[in-house]
Amino acid sequence: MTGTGQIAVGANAVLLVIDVQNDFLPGGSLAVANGDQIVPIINTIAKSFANVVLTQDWHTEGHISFASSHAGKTPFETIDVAYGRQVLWPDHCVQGTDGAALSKHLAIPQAALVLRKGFHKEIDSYSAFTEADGKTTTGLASYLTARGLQRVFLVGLATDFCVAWSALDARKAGFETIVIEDACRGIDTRGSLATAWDAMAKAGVMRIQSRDLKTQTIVAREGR
Ligand code: VGL
Ligand code: ZN
Repeated sequence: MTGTGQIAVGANAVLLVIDVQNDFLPGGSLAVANGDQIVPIINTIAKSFANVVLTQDWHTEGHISFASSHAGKTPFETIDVAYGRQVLWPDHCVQGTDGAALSKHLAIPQAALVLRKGFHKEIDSYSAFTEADGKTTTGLASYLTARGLQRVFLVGLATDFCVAWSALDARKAGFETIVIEDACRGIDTRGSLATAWDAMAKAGVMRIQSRDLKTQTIVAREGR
């Protein structure tokens, strides 16, 4: 099946590549099923984007989101913390570890920013824009606005957590927001994937496939 190939990227677009890190890939501590399949798709898509931001989940040891930080708790259970409900995860993406490293198979040399998130021990951050307390900003919205970027395309891991939360926050911040579904994979714990797509649809997030994108060759340009 072929796509429309009609969705133009445009000069005011940014590609957000969410958390393509070893711990979320096969063999990692929080491996997302078939997560490795998206890497070549992302590399191809990225060729059409002059503006790319990579995100990196970057937790302290003993992070609040780790089941191991809470006596008697096991991964995928939920608990209530100061800012609301928190899913508990296996230890993952600990600062400086190999699991936290970006996949060495990503090939996006023009990526301008690697944005780390989730580095406050007592606050998780699925979103690349706002931490889980709903108020601590990562600065990403201001960065994009300062660079004149208004359309946010998202790819990466995991569809139902960091991709979805980032997409919802991008909408909240007023960006046109597009998730490229086949360039993402989900964790899908307790129905989370369907819930996430539902929330994204309600918020006006567009859902497309990589074949719907009009490919373009980006040209290097002088600063403005
Ligand atoms: C993620 C769970 C915990 C993600 C990060 O990247 O989607 N999921 N930390
Ligand atoms: Zn995490």
